[in-house]
Amino acid sequence: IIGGLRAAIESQPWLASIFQGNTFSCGGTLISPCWVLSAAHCFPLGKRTRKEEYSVYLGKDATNKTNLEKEQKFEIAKIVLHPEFNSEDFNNDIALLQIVDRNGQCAQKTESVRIACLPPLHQMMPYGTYCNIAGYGHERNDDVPGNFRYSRFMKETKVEILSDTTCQKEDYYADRVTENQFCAASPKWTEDACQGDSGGPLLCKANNRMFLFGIISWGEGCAVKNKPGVYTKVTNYNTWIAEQTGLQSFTEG
Ligand code: 4AZ
Repeated sequence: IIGGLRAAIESQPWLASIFQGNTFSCGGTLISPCWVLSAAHCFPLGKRTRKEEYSVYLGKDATNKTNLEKEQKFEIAKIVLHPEFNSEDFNNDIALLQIVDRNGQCAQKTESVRIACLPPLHQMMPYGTYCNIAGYGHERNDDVPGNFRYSRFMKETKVEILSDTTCQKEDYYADRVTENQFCAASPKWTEDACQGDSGGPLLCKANNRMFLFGIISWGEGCAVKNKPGVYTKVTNYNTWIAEQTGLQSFTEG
């Protein structure tokens, strides 16, 4: 996260961190005790997606610190990538992870671990709304490849939802943003998601609750003028999520 502030995990208790082996790779969001929502591009198909390679943590303040009092560790029982994920334009950049701990249990609700709500089908926040993003990704955009400075600490900030008209301007992303994506940025281009934040949440407050509207997906650089963050539009996938997880009710609102 560029800009924003470090925060304790209790302020984003739905935030998951995904490790491939011992290496932090992506964010995710807990949407039910047994399911984490993330980005499909976090699980490249090339060398076959081997669920055994990954661990999922909840309740973590920092990716390089262990706090056994707060955190819960899981293996992945099942990875469901969206069947129409397109690795060229990142259309349908959404994946579901079924999590299970070594005792066969799912997540337990605590001060540091909690579920985010899914918004009703096809309901989108109006543009101009400020929403929160969170993650353990880069804090600076001058990181050079091979020398990435991950924050390691959980950070959060606010970004504003942009209209499709704005995001489709020639000097923004023109026709590169699909109907399953939306853009968000800060007015002065100082706050943004960045590498390592992908898969993590964009949540907006409605009726005094935090709802998961976006999955951090891509962007040209980070906190670059006219290059907003691009997010997977979660409300286009309620039916798919319900089918894959057997969760119901959020299709009815
Ligand atoms: C990434 O590489 C990434 N500025 C995620 C989000 C953004 C850029 C890059 C948005 O995972």
